[in-house]
Amino acid sequence: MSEEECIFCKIIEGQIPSYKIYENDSLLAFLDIFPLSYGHTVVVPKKHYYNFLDMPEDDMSDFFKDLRNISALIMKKLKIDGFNLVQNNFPAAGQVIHHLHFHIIPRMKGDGPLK
Ligand code: DGP
Repeated sequence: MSEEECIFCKIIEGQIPSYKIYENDSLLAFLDIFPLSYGHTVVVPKKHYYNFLDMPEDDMSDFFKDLRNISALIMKKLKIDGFNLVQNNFPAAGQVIHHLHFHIIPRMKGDGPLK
C-alpha cells in the first residue's frame, strides 16, 4: 500500500477524522475504530513505515519514550488495572493497516483473555 492510499497517513493529515488522544511533531495517538476495550488507542509515527522492521533506529528512542508516556497517561486517566501493548507485523500476523502502529489496549481485573 502506498503512502497516498494509507488510511493512517490520511488520519495524520486530517483527511480522515479520528478521536485524538495525543499528538506531537513525530507521532499521533488516536482511538481505534474497532476497540477491543474502552480506550483502545493506536499510536503511529507520522512518517510512513510499513512495519516495525522498517523503522530507523534513530527514531526509536523518542518514539518508545512517547509510547511509554501515552500508556501511563491512559492508565491514569482511565483508572485501568493494566494494558496490553500489541503490534502486528505482516498480514500473516494480523497486520491490516500497513503503517507501523502500536495498540494500547486497556484492561481491568477479571477481563479474561483478549479476543
Ligand atoms: P492491525 O490489525 O494491527 O493492522 O490494526 C489496525 C487497526 O486499525 C484496527 O484495530 C482497526 C484500526 N482502524 C482501521 N481503520 C481505521 C480508521 O479509519 N480509523 C481508526 N480510528 N482506526 C482504524
